[in-house]
Amino acid sequence: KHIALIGAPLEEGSGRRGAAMGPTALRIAGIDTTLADLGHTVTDEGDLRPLPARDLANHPKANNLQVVAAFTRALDTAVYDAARGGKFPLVLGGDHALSMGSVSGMARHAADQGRPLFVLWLDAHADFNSPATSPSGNMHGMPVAFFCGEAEFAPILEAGRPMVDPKNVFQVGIRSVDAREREEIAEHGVNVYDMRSIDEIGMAHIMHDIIARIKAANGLLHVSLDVDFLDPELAPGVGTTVPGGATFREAHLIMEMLCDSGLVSSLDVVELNPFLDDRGKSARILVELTASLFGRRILDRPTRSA
Ligand code: DIR
Ligand code: MN
Ligand code: MN
Ligand code: MN
Repeated sequence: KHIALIGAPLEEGSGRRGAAMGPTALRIAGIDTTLADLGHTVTDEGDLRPLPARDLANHPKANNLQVVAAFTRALDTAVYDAARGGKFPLVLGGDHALSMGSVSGMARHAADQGRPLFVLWLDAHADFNSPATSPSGNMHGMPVAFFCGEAEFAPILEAGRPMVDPKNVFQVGIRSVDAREREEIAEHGVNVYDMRSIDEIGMAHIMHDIIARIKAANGLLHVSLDVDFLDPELAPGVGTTVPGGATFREAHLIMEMLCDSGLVSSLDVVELNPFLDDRGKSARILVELTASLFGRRILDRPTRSA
């Protein structure tokens, strides 16, 4: 594959500083050389640093909307251009509000190809708040509502842009959902596999079902990996840890099964806060997980039929 690394040092979508150092930490942990060693071509496009979107009014219940909107627009274009040029966009975050831009860029690319876009959201949180429902006003809790077409966000991108059908969104690892957010995800038909369902049915079974559904629809798949998907003991370098997260093997199994599926067309690695990390531990595990997605495996095995 030809992989385009796109740094998005956005931290204004979260309630604290530090995620802007995420792209640098992922580079220092060796994301480029690790992928190159697996046989891929890697182009580092550097970090986006857009000017605030001053045509938009700031919003009392959507903190730093101008900065988030500016990153959304810049990433939308960067991700779309990379994908259209035959590259795999790998966005280095930055807080999770950046997925507003990466997913909308991929939604446009998928529409060009006449294929549906699916999103796999690996996170402790559902990130389906809107300015009307958010208890915090932090936009990193809102990107899924954005790319599923939340009307309040319409002025950020031009009218008529393809968005994502909430029924094509699969969330895995969820264990912290706000009261009104819970109603929203149910109303919109988002597919949620919370931690309890992982305990009960197992990660292999869940991923097998998700992959089968995307294959049956001939979809493209965008994967969005929030550090807090992982258990905080494994990955402490994030501002919003929630106990009881995915284990090391559960996370790698997802990436290995996705690699075998051949479905993934783009990836975000988000919410890494190096200021809170333990000597680069979380940055390194994210690089290792990315390596599993791009073909690192323990042993070769015959492909199992679906
Ligand atoms: C909470 C926390 N649901 C909020 N959200 C996130 O502020 O909307 N934390 N995404 O990582
Ligand atoms: Mn998130
Ligand atoms: Mn989260
Ligand atoms: Mn709604």
